[in-house]
Amino acid sequence: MGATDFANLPHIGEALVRKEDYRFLTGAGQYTDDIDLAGLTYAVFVRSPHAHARIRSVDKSAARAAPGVIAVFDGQDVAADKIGGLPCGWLITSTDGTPMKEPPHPVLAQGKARYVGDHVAIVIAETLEQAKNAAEQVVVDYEPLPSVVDTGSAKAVEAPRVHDELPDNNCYRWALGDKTQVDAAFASAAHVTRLDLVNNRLVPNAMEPRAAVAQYNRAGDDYTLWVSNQNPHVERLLMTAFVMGLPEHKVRVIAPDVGGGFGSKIYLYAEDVCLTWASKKINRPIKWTCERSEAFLCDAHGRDHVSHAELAMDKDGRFLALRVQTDANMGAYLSTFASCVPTILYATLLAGQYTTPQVYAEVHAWFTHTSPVDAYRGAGRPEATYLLERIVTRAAWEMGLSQDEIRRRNFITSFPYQTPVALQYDVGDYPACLNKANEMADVAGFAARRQASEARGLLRGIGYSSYIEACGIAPSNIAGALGARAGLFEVGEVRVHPTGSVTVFTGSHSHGQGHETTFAQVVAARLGISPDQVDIVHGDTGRVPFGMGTYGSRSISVGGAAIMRALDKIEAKAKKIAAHLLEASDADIDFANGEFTVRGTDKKIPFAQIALTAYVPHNYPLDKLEPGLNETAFYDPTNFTFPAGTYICEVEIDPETGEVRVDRFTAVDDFGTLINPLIVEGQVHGGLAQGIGQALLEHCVYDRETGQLLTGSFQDYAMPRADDFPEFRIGHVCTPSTVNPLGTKGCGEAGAIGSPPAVMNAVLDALAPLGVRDLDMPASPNRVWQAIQAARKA
Ligand code: MCN
Repeated sequence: MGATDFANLPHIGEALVRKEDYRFLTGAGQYTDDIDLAGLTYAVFVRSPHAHARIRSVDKSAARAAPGVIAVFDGQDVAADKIGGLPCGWLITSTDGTPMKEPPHPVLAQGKARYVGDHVAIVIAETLEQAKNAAEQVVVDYEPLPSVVDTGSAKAVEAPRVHDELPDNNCYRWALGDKTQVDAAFASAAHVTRLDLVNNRLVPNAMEPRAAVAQYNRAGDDYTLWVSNQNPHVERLLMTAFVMGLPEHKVRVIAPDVGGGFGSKIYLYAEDVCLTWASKKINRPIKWTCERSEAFLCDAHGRDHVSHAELAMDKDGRFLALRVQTDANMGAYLSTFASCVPTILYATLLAGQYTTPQVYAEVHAWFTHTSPVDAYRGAGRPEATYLLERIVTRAAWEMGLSQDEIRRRNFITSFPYQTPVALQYDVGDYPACLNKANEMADVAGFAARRQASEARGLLRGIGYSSYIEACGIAPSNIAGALGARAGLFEVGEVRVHPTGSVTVFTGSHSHGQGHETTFAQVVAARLGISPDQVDIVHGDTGRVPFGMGTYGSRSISVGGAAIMRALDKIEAKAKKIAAHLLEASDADIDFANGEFTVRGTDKKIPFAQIALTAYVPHNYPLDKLEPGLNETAFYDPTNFTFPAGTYICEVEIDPETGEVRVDRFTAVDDFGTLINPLIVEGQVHGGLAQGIGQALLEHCVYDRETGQLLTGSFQDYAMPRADDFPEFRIGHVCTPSTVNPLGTKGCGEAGAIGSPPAVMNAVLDALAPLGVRDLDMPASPNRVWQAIQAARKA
C-alpha cells in the first residue's frame, strides 16, 4: 500500500483522544514505584558529596548494624563479583584514526568519585526510612581533589584529570566535511559572519523520576527488572551481555507505565545493574525510586556545547560555506549514547534547510567532573539548529536582509537533496512552511505591534528559525558504519484473535507519546475495524519479541512501519483464506473497509470471519496454509525521516527588569502524513515548552571552584510553567516521507529543536535598538538586564 492510499484510510488523520489517558487521569496507571512484591526491600544509594575525590575507605559496619538493614555493598563488592562497567553504545573515531577514550564506568565507584552524586555504595533495608537512616551511617573517607566542570577548563594542560589513565581530558577529536574546500570558500567570500555560542546544559526532569524494582527467582535462576525506561530490550542486552555476564533469556525487563523520559531513560544506569545484581545476593526483591534532588545529580544531563561558528556568503547573502568548532561536555563518564550526540546527530544537521555547498565541523569532546551528558529531547539536532539559525539571523542583520529573505534565498528547493554533511533529504517544502508561518504569525502586523509596545515603554522583537531534523534514525548498516554498536530496526507483531480483535506487540515504548492510540489507529485503518478493537502491548521483553525502543522520534516511522509490514503479511494470508472460502483465486481477492471481495463479483466476506476461520480451520486449505493469524515483522528503514518547519517567535521585553515575555509563538511543521493531529499538536506543545524553557529559564550550573551542582532543585533550576507561554499557533505542511509506508516523519522532538533560536533571535531583535548584540541562553531577566546595562555603558 502506498503512502497516499494509506493517508486516505479511515482513522488516519482523526483527532482521537488518547485511549491511555483514562487510566492515567483516574490514577490507574501502573508505574514502577507502584510495583509491590512479597518481601520487598528498599535501596538507597550513598553518593559522593565531592566532585572529585579519592575514596580511601568505605566503612560499612555501622550501617550494616543499623535497624532493618539487610545489606550494604560498595565498589569492592561489585568488583569481587566481576560486575563490569557500563558500556557506551556508539564508537566515535578521532580524525587521527584512534578510537574515542572509553574509561571504565563502574556501577559503584572504584577508588575515586568523579562527580557530585557518583554512586559509592548501596544500602538495602526492610523499609525506605531504615535504608535512608543507614545510608547516613556509611562512613566514606574521601580525599577531596581539584575538579573541572567546563570544557574550557578541562582542555587546559594543567587541568585536573578526570581519568588518571588518560593523557588528558579529551574523549575524541572528530571532524566532518572538507576543510580545504571550506577554507577556500571563505577566502573568496564577500562577507563572513562570526558567532560564539553556548548551548546551556539542561536537566531532563521527567514527571516520574527514575525507578527500578529487581527480583531474583531462585527456582528458575532468573531475574525480573521493572524499570522506568524507554527501551527495555536494549537495557536487557547491555546489562546481560556487557555488564553482568548473564544469559539474556534469564532476565526479563519490564518498562511499565513511564511518566516521561525525554531521552534520560534510554540509558543503562548504574542503579539498574546494582539492584539486579543485589537481588540475587539477598534473594529478595529490591525497590529504588529516585528522589527529585537525586535526579538532578545523577540523571544524564543534556546539551552543554561551546561553539564558534563562521558563515561565508557572497555579496547577495547566498551561503558559500559554514565552519564550526564545538567543544562538547561528556561529563565524568560516557553514558550509553553520549558519544554520538555531538557528532553524528549534530554535525550532520549543519546544512539545515540551505544549499550551503560546503560545511566543515570539528568537534572535541571532553571529560569533566559532572554528571554524564547524553541525549535529551532533540539530542544534537537542537544544538545544530541553534547554531545555524542564530548565525543565519545574525548574517541577515549584517547583510541588511530580513530574516525571511535570507532564508528564502538559500532554501533547498529540489529533492532528493544530498547535503555536504552526509545526509540525503528525501522530500520537503521549506518555502511553504515559511509562507504559512508568516501568515499565521501575522508578520505583516508586527511593525504596528512593536509601536504599541514602545508606547508602553516595552521592547518588541521577532525571531525566525527554519529548522530541519533527522529522526526515525536508520538504517542499521549505515549507522553501524558510523560507529553504532546496535541495530536501529524495529519489531511489530500483530496477533489477530479468533473473534477478530487484535493485540499488537511493538518494540517501541510509549512514555507519553500516545502510541496506544495512534498505533491502534494504524491497525484499525488497515484492517477496517474500530481502534477500540486493538490493544497495543509494549515495554516487556517477556511479551514483545524484540525492540530497539523509543527515542529520536522513531516510533511511528520505524515502529509503526514494522507493524505495517506485519499487517501486509496478515493481509496476504487472510486473502488466501478468503480465496479458499469464496472459491476464487488469491489474485482476484481485494481487501478494503474490512471486507474481502472477489473482483468483478458481489461475493464478499468480513475480516472477522476470516479471523475465526484461521483459528477454527474446518473449511481451510490446511495442505497449503498454517492455521492462525499472527505475524511478525522486523523493519529496518532505508533512511531517516526529515521533519522541517519554520517557527516565528515574538517577545516583549521590559528594559527596566529584563523580563522577557513570549507574546506570540507560531510553529509550522512538516511531519508528513499525520496519524493523529491532536497527539501531534500535544507533542509540538511539549517540545516548545522545553525549547522555550531552555531559551528563557532552564540552566544547569556547576560551581567552577568546588564542582558542586548549584542548580540542584526546582528552587534554583527554573522549569517553565503554563503561564510562561502564550497560546501556540500550530500549522502543518505535508510532504509525505518517501522512506516509510505511512508517509510519516517524527514529531516528538521538533518543538524542542526549532524553538530556542526563534526565541533568542526575537530577544536579540528586541534588544538591538539598545545596542545589545549578543546573549547566551537562558535569556533570564538577570542576564537580559545585565546585557542592557553593559550596552548602555559601552
Ligand atoms: N505521530 C502522528 N503523526 C506523525 C508523527 C507522529 O500521529 N506524522 C504520533 C505518533 O504516532 C506518536 C506521537 O505522534 O503517537 C510521537 O511520535 P514520534 O514522532 O514517532 O515520536 P516517538 O513516539 O518516537 O517519541 C519520541 C519522542 C522523543 S525522541 C522524545 S525525547 C519525547 C517525545 O517523543 N519524549 C517525550 N515526546 C514526549 N512526550 C512525552 N509526553 N514524554 C516524553 O518523555
